[in-house]
Amino acid sequence: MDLSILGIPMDLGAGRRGVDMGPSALRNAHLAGTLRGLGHTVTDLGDVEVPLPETVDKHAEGGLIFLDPIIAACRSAAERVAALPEGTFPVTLGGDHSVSMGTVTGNALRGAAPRRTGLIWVDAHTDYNTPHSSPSGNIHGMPVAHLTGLGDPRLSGLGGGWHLQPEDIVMIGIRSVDAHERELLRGAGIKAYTMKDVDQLGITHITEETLERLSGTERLHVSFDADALDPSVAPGVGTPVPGGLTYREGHLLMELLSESGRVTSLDIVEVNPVLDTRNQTAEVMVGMAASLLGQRIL
Ligand code: Z70
Ligand code: MN
Ligand code: MN
Ligand code: MN
Repeated sequence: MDLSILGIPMDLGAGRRGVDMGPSALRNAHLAGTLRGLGHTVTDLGDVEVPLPETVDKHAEGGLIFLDPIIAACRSAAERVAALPEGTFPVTLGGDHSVSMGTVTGNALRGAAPRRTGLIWVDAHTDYNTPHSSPSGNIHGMPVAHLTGLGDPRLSGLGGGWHLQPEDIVMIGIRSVDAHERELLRGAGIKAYTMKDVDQLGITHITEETLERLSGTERLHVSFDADALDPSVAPGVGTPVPGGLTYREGHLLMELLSESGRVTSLDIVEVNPVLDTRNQTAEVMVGMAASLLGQRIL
């Protein structure tokens, strides 16, 4: 496959500093070389330009911290991704999870016409807050709501009227949801597998159900927040939540999605080298990408 790597070194949407160094950490953990080793042609497109927090206005317009520069960075990411040829598989590197408003939009709009796109959101969090429901004002807790058209029109309008259908979204690994976010999510039509579901049903069953549910979509985007994994596996994240996916569950999920042959794009987000131990989290996430992109044990 032709793979294109694009970094979005942004921490403006997160409550803690450091995820802007995620793309560097992932490159340092031999992302491109690992994927080339699997037989892919890999082009690194470099990074989208993102301003430093020190150089921009923090004032939270309508409860949205760093709204303007986040819109600009997401728009750049969406344009860069949308301009890639249809046969290319984009691997986009965050950055905080607000980058996915740009990457998912760009992937859905790539090529001649928008394609029905499924979203597999692997995360401890549902990231379904709106500016009204958010307890923090941090935009990385809001990308899924905005991708479906809720929230602030400046963020939900990145796709120029295009939105994800809630029934085309599946979340896996969920164990931290805010009170008002939970109310919004109820009845939204999004399928969310909590860690309780992972324990009870197992990753194999969940992946089968997920692929069945998303069988009507033409493209499939995997957005992998490193905090979906247990903090013992992925300590370098801004918001560690106990009781996450094990190393084996993470790999099994990626291997089964790989075998389906249906995934067309990937985000790796929320890797925070400042909070990490010797780049462990970036290395683990490169391994996850390798399993999604065809690495086999035998
Ligand atoms: C909380 C909020 C969040 C990631 C933390 C946290 C959201 N629900 N997302 N870390 N990746 O502030 O909205
Ligand atoms: Mn997230
Ligand atoms: Mn998260
Ligand atoms: Mn709409």
